[in-house]
Amino acid sequence: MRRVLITGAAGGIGRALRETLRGVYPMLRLSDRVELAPAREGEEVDRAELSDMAAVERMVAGVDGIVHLGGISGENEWAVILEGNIVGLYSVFEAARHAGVQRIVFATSNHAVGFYPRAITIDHQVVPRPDSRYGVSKAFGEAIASLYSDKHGIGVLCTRIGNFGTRPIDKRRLSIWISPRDYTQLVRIGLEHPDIRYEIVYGVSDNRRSWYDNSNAYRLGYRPQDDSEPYAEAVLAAEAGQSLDPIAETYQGGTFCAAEYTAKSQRS
Ligand code: 15L
Repeated sequence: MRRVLITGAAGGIGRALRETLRGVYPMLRLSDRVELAPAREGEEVDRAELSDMAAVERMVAGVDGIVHLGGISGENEWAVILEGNIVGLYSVFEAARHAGVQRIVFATSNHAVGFYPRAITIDHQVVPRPDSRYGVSKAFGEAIASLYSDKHGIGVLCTRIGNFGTRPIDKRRLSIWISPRDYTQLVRIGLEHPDIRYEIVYGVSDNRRSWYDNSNAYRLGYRPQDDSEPYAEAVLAAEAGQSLDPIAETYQGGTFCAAEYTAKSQRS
């Protein structure tokens, strides 16, 4: 990997990777729809709307690998999701194919499988069970990644990210948290592992309360350094006495499941 592109580089994960991947590859190309801090040595800064194919083609030209973080990072109205995570996602994969890019790390989400109950452990082979329009767009992204892997030979690591941050912020996040250094490790596996063709892994740290069997990530060499448990006491104390939504509490996706929920009974 000589030149690695990070899309969505102005977001929280993008800003962190800009630091942790600095100097790891000779050139980082940082792209976003909003203005980024000026390029330093070993960096190129680019501004592109993902729905603008010509801009996306310029964005991917000459890169060896892509970390695709760009698009909409939470629930939104359909038109917004459609532009950022369906049309935009397609543009990135299509431009990558034309440009001969061999490797993509895709930031998918726990919300692609958010309607799995908390009571069960899921692995990388479960079928999608999205909890929102956003979750559907991430499942779509995983499907596009599969198509471009099978049909065009692009190696893709789909990282179903839980919640990225320096610490877990609530009870649900104790089960799905990922630290910046652990996510950096996964991204590097996605870019550098010689044998990745199409893989799904969970982007989570080594959390004692995890809802995931992340053995596929471990098989690829992932050795997370962090665990949410040391934060648990403080997180749970801060939430004590709060009223709980039964739907949010039942499912892994939490409030993404409860929002707009109208079903009269729960699907088994
Ligand atoms: C996500 O996929 C979002 O991008 C992030 O903003 C959080 O909502 C996270 O999931 C989460 O589930 O905590």
